[in-house]
Amino acid sequence: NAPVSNDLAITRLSTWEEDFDARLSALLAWESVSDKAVQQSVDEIVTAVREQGDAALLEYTRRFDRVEATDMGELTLGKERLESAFAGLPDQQRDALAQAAERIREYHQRQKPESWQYTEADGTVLGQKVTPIDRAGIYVPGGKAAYPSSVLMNALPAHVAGVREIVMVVPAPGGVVSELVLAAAHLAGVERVYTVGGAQAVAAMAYGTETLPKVDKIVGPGNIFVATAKRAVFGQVGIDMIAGPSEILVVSDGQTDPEWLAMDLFSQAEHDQDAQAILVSWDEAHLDEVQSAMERLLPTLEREPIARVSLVERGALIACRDQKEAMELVNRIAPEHLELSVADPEALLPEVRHAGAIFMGRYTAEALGDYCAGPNHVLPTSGTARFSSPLGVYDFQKRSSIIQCSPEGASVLGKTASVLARGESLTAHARSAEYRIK
Ligand code: HSO
Ligand code: ZN
Repeated sequence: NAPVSNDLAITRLSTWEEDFDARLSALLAWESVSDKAVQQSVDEIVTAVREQGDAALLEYTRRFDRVEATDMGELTLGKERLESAFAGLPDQQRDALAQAAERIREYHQRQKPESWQYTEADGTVLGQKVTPIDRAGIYVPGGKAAYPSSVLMNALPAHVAGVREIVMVVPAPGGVVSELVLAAAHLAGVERVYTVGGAQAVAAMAYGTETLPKVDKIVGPGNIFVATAKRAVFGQVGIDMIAGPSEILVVSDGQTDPEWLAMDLFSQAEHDQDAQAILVSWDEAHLDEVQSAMERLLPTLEREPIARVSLVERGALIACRDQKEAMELVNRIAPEHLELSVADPEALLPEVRHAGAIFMGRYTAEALGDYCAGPNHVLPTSGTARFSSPLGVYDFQKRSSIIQCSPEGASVLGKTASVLARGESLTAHARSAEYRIK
């Protein structure tokens, strides 16, 4: 009998090692989706749906999801169906989902930007008007990745933004769709759900079919076909980000229970083999303790095989010299999720420049934010927190500028515009401005 071993071959790094920079870079490297074969088949699908509408959508749904529908009506779920999904949930799930929705709504309400304007001395008014997009389309992956929490996180900001119509697509392989997903759609103000998925669903939302209305913006995660299709239709419609695998970076001062930290790291690793979980501490003995806790607890996870691959392939426990060095690492990594598992997180907050969401203190597990704290869990991944933000109300709105010239204002601006227009040899511009000079 071979001895049972719980060893976890997770990468251990120390910032003082000579090749630390190179090893960290290798660990963080992530190729964003691009694959020639996928690209080609997505192009074909998009063209077919664009040209043949419902017929192509039904055909691909038969082929990829094994659903034999001959009419899109069979794949359309209206408001009543969504409501009854909600009503039919076990009490506990219904309450938890409603509570999460309420908190997420409350948080996003505060994100609503205001329109503004100001009046100059001569009576000219300048301003900015904020308006929602008319129609949003939410993509929800099928099968195991169909997270009801993600339905709330994607649809509620649109609803709060004042989007007139929110539609959702979710593949239902073999005709099976999650009641929790439909219930979440009901809570988040989704008008209709179409049980279609893949590149064909993205194409349908981008171009519209006889049944499925063309939307103005498509948001939501998906596999490589969905991501590639979103890239392909960008410009025709707006899209959110193309998300990479989920990541967490935990900074610990050595005083948090190693089991808590192990489970926080697992909560990211269990999402996906490509997910990334990294712990940084200036207490090396603590890293050993966390590693032991991980070895002990990993076999108790339902998704152990997935988590193990993620931890071995992409995870790391990093020893650093001090707090300052830990914060330098934070900003270099620009993590999607950052847990500051320390006694005084407020003292570190000013040092955080790049992170999608910051979880402050030992009690703030990422899992609480994933479901119900209130802020959005759709966050910039793979270091893109350097230049982008969580999904929010602002992603479903746009701004129009407002200019209203008084006669006096037109006269003053006319002179400036005329000079600049003649400098560009655009005489119609110049004369249009000059007409209005007193
Ligand atoms: N951690 C994921 C969100 C999620 N977790 C959904 C559980 N369900 C990406 O932020
Ligand atoms: Zn999660």
